[in-house]
Amino acid sequence: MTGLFITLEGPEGAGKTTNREFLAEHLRQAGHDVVLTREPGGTPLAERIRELLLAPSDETMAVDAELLLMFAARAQHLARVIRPALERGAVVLCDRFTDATYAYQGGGRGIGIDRIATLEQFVQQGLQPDLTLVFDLPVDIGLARAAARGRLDRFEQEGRPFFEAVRQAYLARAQASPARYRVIDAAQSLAQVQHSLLVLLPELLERARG
Ligand code: T5A
Repeated sequence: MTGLFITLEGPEGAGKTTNREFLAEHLRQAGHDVVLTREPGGTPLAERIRELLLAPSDETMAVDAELLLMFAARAQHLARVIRPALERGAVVLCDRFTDATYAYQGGGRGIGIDRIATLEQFVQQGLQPDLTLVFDLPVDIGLARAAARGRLDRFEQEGRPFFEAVRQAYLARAQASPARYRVIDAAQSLAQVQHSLLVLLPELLERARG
């Protein structure tokens, strides 16, 4: 693999999608082939799995079904988009990846880390992001931003304790492996967040040059 795999993580409304575009623009200006993608989703089939995962339903989804659907979508995404892009040397900017599984299904739903790690190894065969940007912000701010967009999806309908657990799981992972993670204070204004990203940009460009 010769490309660079960067993931953007964090709770609802943290600004991942907004800032993914911002980073992509700067990386493209520097001459890089940039692939923007997201999870769950990123291919037509994986986007159909996303619809199953996000749509509120009268039938409660079993937590194991949720976990397996996340990894089913990921297997498809890796095979059709992420691995081919990395093999041709592109920079992949992915809105959420397996850290979200550890945060939501692990922290939020309470599934054991060892079970997630087993699926991670099975599906990813050792492939990990080169760098993960964690957009961190207090739960109330993120939920207010998400709510301002209108109808809530199945995850956004969870209560505050769920999102507190998600946030803490992200922070714990970042703290445990500081070489891979950069935590960004996403409660700041968008201009301030983007200033923080510009400070990181030389490191990203250096890594992208390989
Ligand atoms: N999931 C996903 C799992 O449970 N397990 C997994 O393994 C994976 C991969 C996906 C859901 O699936 C779950 C997690 C999620 O619940 P999603 O729609 O992809 O859902 O994720 P969301 O986090 O819900 O996406 P959002 O669009 O809500 O959040 P973003 O992308 O972080 O935020 P963004 O950029 O869209 O911004 C939201 C709003 O805030 C404003 C923006 O303009 C926008 O209106 N904003 C700011 N406002 C003020 N100041 C700032 N600094 C701002 N930054 C952005």
